[in-house]
Amino acid sequence: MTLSIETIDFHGIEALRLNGPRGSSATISRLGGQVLSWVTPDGRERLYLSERAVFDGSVAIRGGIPVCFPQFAGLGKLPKHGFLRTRMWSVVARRSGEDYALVTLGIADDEETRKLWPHAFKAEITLMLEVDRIDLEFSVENTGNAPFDFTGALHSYLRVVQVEDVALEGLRGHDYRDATAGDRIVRETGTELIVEGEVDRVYHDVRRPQLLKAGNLSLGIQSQGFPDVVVWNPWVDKCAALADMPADGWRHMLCIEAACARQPVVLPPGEEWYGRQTLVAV
Ligand code: TA6
Repeated sequence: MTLSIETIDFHGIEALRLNGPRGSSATISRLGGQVLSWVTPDGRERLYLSERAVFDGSVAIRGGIPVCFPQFAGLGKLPKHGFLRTRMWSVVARRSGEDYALVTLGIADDEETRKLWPHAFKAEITLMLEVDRIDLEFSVENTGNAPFDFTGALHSYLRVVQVEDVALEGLRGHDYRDATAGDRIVRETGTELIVEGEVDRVYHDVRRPQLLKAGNLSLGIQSQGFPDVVVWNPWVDKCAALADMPADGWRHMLCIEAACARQPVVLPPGEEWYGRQTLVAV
């Protein structure tokens, strides 16, 4: 039997719900082209979505998997994390078979984006749901006639029961830029990263997959095309300063992001770039 994809109202915004094998599901919003939910066959929600998230497009939706483009964080003059998070995307494709469901959303430059960033582009995000995994592919095409460069990320908010109890493997030996220590470059020496305070790091050139060991919510995390891995948890004080997070929100999330942050991607006219992140329930 072919799996179904339905258009739903999610907190007042239009979203697509992919119904996957064995009761799994995933939801992607047209606002921001943002994945907002992923439920595995055991009935567990795997993504963190703040109960105080704002869905009116005035700010980015806090949680799920925001798409940051054409600027990661504050690495330039554009609004933080670029401008795609608060824009409406259109539905480009929806397809399903017996064991997968897939949706592609797209967006292109317009008068407003060109005022901020004077380039012609087309971007697409494809979400594929299978029984135990989601695969998110982001593509950017330069539709103009001059090269441009960009940074960006798939800013995945992973749900955890207690962030202090999880351990992240796979980053040993990599250098990272530590935003909590004046952007100092530090070499990771631990086999496991344990979150014991604010963490805001860009790990450079990570070629191995990561494993988030988190009891019943453990995940394998793999990326392609994105050279960097960002790990972020705001901890108590920075979380309290975020109007769209509950006071204890920091405890239930860990962002593990596929990013191109250290070195901008240069895209010649007519060319296309791809990056992806795959999350696998283990
Ligand atoms: O990716 C990590 C980061 O850049 C952090 O520095 C933190 O500020 C976070 O993103 C969230 O940014 P936002 O604009 O969504 O509040």
